[in-house]
Amino acid sequence: MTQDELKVMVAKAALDYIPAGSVLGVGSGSTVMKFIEQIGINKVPVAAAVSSSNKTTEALKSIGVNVVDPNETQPYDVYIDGADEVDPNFNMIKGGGACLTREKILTSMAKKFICIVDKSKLVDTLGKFPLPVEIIPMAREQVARTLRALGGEPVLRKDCITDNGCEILDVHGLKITDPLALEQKINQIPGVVTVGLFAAKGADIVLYATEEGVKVLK
Ligand code: ABF
Repeated sequence: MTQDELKVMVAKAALDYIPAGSVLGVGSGSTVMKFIEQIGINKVPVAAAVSSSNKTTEALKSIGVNVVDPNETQPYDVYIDGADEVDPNFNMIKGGGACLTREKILTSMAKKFICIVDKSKLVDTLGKFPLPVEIIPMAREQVARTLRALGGEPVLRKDCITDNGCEILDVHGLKITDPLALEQKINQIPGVVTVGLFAAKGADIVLYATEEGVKVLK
């Protein structure tokens, strides 16, 4: 089975978690794109959605879903999104798709985060995937120095300006044994908009696709 087929499988399974009659939070990335496709193909009713990226907004609108401004939405029930890595405690690295800030905002508004991945994203310890950090451009060098002092090797992501007009440093070489502490530490560096560690609020349910079917971790 290809990775793409696994993504479709988990995307289909996530349809069961769409709440009837209330706002749905929708993340970004290729797995989420397949989830949106499945909503369209199966004509699953979605009352309204909040979206984590311009690309997601476009995709949702193209299948007729009403996308609303988070400022006009109350905290809602379910946010569905992918991840770059997920550890056994449901901490995640996210932001490979450069949408981490909006993803974190929507996560903070959701009662439940349903993470949809293929099995390749499950790891024992976070950090093999370079940790994305969204930054204000004028702080780039100072943030990079601070990240080096924390033991990482930050690399500016080429040709990448986020939907918020910011840049991304991808931090290589970290072995993240205490995700919550590192999330808090990096969040406090002046010039950091968001770190792509989701530990203070990780996933509540992980759906992961394997050749034997979709498994659910709670
Ligand atoms: C988003 O999409 C991101 O936080 C993460 O970077 C990425 C995962 O993408 P994919 O589903 O393409 O692997 O959820």
